[in-house]
Amino acid sequence: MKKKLSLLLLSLAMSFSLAIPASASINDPDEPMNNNYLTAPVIENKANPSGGYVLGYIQQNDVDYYSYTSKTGGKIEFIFAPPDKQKYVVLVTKKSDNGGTGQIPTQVGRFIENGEAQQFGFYPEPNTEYIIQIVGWQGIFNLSSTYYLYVTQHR
Ligand SMILES: [Ca+2]
Repeated sequence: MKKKLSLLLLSLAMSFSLAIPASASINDPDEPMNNNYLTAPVIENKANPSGGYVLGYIQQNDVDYYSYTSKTGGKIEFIFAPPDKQKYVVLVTKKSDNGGTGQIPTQVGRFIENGEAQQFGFYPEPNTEYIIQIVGWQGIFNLSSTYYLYVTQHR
């Protein structure tokens, strides 16, 4: 059931992604606020099996931060679908650990490559703000396709 839902969401995201023309890259609605973890746009915390999601571009020299606050200690799950077959990094840290900008403990981190979407998660502290960081590996970028990030929490 969960797998089916994920695939459905993913195919939905892909069709969104394909519908956005290349020129839309200058209209990324979360830029430039998502360049700093202190102004990171909030992804709404909806109870599993609902979830919140964002679509965004990794531009040149870009980093994207999003904020997500746990409501309980229930597992937080992510689905990240990259825009292409290049290598991307997704890191999740507590906001109180400087949003992942220093040498701090990472709650969960993933390399995403070969164009394959990944599902992963971790058990958070209740009522705690986390920062999700997305970067291109070694300076890669894509101005024509968006990544897709979906987040949900089990209550
Ligand atoms: Ca950014």
